[in-house]
Amino acid sequence: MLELKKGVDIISEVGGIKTMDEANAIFKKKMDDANLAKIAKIKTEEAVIRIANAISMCDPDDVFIISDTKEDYLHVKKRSLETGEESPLAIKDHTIHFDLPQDQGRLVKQTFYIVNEGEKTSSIAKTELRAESFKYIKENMTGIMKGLTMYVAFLNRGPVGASAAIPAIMITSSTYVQTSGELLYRNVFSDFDAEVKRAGVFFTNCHSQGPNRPEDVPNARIYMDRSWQTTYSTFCTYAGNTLLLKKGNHRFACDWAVYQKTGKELSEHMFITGLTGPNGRKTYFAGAAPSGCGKTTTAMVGTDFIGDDLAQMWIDNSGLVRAVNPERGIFGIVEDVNYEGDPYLMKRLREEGTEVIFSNVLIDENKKPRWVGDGEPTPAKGVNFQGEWTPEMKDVPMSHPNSRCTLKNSAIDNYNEKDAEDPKGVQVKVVTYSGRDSDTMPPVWVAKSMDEGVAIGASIVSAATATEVGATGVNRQPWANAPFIPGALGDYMDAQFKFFNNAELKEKPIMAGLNYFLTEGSRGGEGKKLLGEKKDVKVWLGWLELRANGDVDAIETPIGFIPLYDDLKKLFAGIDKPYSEELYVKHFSFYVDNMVARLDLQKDAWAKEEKVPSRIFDIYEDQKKGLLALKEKFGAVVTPEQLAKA
Ligand code: SPV
Ligand code: MN
Repeated sequence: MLELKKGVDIISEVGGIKTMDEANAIFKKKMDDANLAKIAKIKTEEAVIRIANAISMCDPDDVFIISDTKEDYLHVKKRSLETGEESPLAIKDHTIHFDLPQDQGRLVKQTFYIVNEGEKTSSIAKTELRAESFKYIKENMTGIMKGLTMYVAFLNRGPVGASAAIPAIMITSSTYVQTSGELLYRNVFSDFDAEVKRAGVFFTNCHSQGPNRPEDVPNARIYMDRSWQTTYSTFCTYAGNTLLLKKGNHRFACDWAVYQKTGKELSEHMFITGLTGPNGRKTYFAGAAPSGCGKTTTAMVGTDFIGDDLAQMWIDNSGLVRAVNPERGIFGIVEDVNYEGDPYLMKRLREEGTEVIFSNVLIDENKKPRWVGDGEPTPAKGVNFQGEWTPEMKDVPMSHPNSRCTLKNSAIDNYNEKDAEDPKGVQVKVVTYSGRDSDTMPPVWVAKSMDEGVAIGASIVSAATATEVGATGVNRQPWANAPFIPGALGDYMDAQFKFFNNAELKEKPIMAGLNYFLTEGSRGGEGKKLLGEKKDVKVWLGWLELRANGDVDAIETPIGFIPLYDDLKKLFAGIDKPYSEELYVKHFSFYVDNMVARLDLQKDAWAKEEKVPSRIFDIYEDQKKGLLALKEKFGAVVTPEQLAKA
């Protein structure tokens, strides 16, 4: 169990403000009349006092409250352009923001949960005892905003009124963080009090970039105080480290789902997208993938895009799994985004019509943003995250692999705004899990039971990507959510089993694994070339759409159901691509030794964790037995035809 409001509340202790009178006194010192009038509209005293404490601690020159008027937003945007946090590009409403070269991804080694003595946390999380964090925050955040303006926004993680939506306050001296926040989250200045009442909780985020110099980045910290649902972030600007409504509050939402709403809610690192099937029916998917593994691309392949990064899910009164996107925008990786693979997104990055904030791409002489894999000839020169760049600089990529674009989903042509904004959420009929797995799992398979579905999520592995500074090798990535699970992973697994086996659940989703990253080399050929292309995603999702609605048969195997060749061939024809039986055999043959090794790796890793439900070990054992029996009969490589016979 996680005990909330336990231990010293650092922001209150450092800020020292306890009453509304004290809060109003500091507001008067730091705000003009217009801003005083705005803050007076917020009636949740606990929130108001937290803001006063942030002011008292950070000591900005002045404070700007971002209400939900266009005028307020434009003021912040204008300041962002004046201070240079953003610079204009050739296309109207497109801007570039650069993070320091040392701050191009999540600073995992400088990210900590603030914990109380004896508190259980995830085995892969970095933690710091409250007293230590208190000391750092007091020393480094006191007066951190001297000479700067503090901006305060009231945002929601989900549509107003949605069962699993949670409101949050974002306090920062960075205009870029606020302009990004406005694109990514719903501004609920006018609904904030009602949302706090409905949700019974709100999150607080306090960030300052300070002087924003390279020499300060080693001293940067990203803190999540689980007990007080408050984040602190210093000396960095990369949105993954600073815009903590995203991954900082996602971590608190995970805690909330696991400990406060056990078995009733989930808070996942998942896209949400719909696919139109036969006769116009719509089937919604929620799919997990580690950072930098094609989650945005998969989301946009749908006919009804809802979200590309996070999902808040719950079981509604009629027993259906529902999901909302806590966000309303994309903070997406741009590398390899081009007209061929991502036409909807590319259109918004190359044409006028919506506000876009690019980060850490190259800006050429014509103020055009350019990135690796954009499908255009390399420019002769430009400026990127390191400074001046020319193609001769072989060790510096044209754009950082984690360079991003931030924009509202409503600009994307296949966004289903009506469903996305509906507080009832969309019904999830397919849950998928994927990773970056070059040699073991097939492109798609469906769990035979809810328990085995939970096991698929628990068993994701992925090669490191550029979203985490300093990450290397192939790592376990349980539910693709592991970096954001604060508590014991065993508790999280238990909550997954409880959710998907909840007796209230009347219509169970199907649960599936996806893998786009099998290579030629792992399937009897040579090299690291992938066995597929981005557009194949449509086929794998299309097959799952049919399977979820009972329209296709499948081959039953020890790890789950895999597709029949003829069904895939038809789906490939739908994307104008021939699909040979030879490729099918490469995709879906079981390399039993790899699979067994994977099961053993998972079993051994989970055995080292505390409080892991024993069910997971039974599932691994059963699957291993089944696979070894196949090997005995057919050898180490078992073809789909042999799987069908077995
Ligand atoms: C991810 O890395 O999973 C992201 C971007 O979605 S970040 O905000 O860095 O988490
Ligand atoms: Mn993410």
